[in-house]
Amino acid sequence: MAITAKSFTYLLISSLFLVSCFCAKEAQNTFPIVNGLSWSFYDYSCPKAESIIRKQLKKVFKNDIGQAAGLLRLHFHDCFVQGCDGSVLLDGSASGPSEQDAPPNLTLREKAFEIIEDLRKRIHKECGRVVSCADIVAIAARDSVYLSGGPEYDVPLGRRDGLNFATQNATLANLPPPTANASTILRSLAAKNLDATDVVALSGGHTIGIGHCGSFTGRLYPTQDPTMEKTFAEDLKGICPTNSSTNTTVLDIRSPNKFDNKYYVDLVNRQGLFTSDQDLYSYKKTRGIVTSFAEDEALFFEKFVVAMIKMSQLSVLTGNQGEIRADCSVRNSDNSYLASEVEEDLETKSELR
Ligand code: HEM
Ligand SMILES: *[C@@H]1O[C@H](CO)[C@@H](O)[C@H](O)[C@H]1NC(C)=O
Ligand SMILES: *[C@@H]1O[C@H](CO)[C@@H](O)[C@H](O)[C@H]1NC(C)=O
Ligand SMILES: *[C@@H]1O[C@H](CO)[C@@H](O)[C@H](O)[C@H]1NC(C)=O
Ligand SMILES: *[C@@H]1O[C@H](CO)[C@@H](O)[C@H](O)[C@H]1NC(C)=O
Ligand SMILES: CC(=O)N[C@H]1CO[C@H](CO)[C@@H](O)[C@@H]1O
Repeated sequence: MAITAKSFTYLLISSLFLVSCFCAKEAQNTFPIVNGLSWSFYDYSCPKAESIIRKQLKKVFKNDIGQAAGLLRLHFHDCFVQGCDGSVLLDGSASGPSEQDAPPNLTLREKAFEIIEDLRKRIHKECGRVVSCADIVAIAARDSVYLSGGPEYDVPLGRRDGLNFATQNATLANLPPPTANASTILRSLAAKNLDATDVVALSGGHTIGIGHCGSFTGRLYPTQDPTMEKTFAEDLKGICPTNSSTNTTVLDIRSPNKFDNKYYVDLVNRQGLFTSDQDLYSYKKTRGIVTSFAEDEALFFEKFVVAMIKMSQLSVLTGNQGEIRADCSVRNSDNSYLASEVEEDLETKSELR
């Protein structure tokens, strides 16, 4: 039977469709990745690592979706201060102040640290000590986005855990404050090779989660920020009656727990919570990007994935640099239980054989 024009068209369309689906996956996997990271890093050494994380986080979020925001922010802080090396997880109390004791970090959710350590235990039980805490943080952030309704994407893996504490000063120097204007934010992130589109897309992380009054009362008292919409300002004054209130409120009033483009709709309506958010709309160089994301969620998702993959590779340790921590909050050299833990790992491994 001859191929009719109609069936030919059908074939053509369906093969184009196949090709384009294939390309989408391929395109993702041809994103530039740094030497030493790979899309298939644990395929042989711990093939279940990602499914263990996904399964466990589904349970955690069913109970408390707010933890998704905590985990996403944890990855951002880890990567911005000294690279995505798990240094944000190190508990400073034993050996002097660390990243955890610096002001921006005081509001990281306690529970996020516990969730990461719990995931590490589950993964190391399955595979031995082969998956780094830094990779677990990166995968957990991805799953937090996806399980909150956002895009799914592959995370390049193979990060090693750092040996150095990030100092309080490094934390302050690398995490811009919420009071910063757009030009300061752009300059600060340009130092990490993130361009204006990356900055606006990454700020979309504020589509989920909460902030404390202290992060925005400077926009209410003593004088109200004129770029803030009036009824929104009144509502915020109810939540934070004075400049020293300790209440919290949501970052995205339209859909506080859903990863979507409503954060940009908030900004267009002058209902962004922080100066660092709202000024992305006030500022000429970023306003058009905000508007385009407010109008086109698919575009936001696409740019967010690009920026997240970039951020997730900032100053990573690979190969034989750093280590794979046996406890995410402690360097192995400070870990008095390590000897017995390693034995346990070996036992788990031989059981699996
Ligand atoms: C661009 C500069 C950024 C600034 C100035 C900033 C600032 C802040 C501040 C002040 C808070 C609230 C802290 C509090 O008051 O409790 C916060 C929360 C949050 N940030 Fe950012 N952030 C920035 C970028 C990012 C990025 C790149 C992401 C991730 C892609 C992100 C994700 C989050 C999330 C999810 C929360 C909510 C955390 C929770 O509910 O526990 N932020 N951010
Ligand atoms: C950290 O910053 C403080 C004040 O800005 C300064 O006094 C101190 O010397 C700095 N510490 C280091 C280790 O750079
Ligand atoms: C942004 O903030 C910086 C630092 O506070 C200030 O020097 C600069 O003038 C501000 N830029 C704009 C456009 O407001
Ligand atoms: C906290 O916010 C709620 C409204 O969300 C408000 O009723 C309450 O008075 C606030 N508490 C304090 C201590 O400001
Ligand atoms: C809060 O307001 C009081 C009086 O209005 C002022 O003295 C104080 O410095 C303010 N505190 C902050 C953190 O802005
Ligand atoms: C000084 C201080 O309160 N540090 C805290 C920083 O955050 C971590 C995790 O929430 C806490 O364990 C620290 O005590």
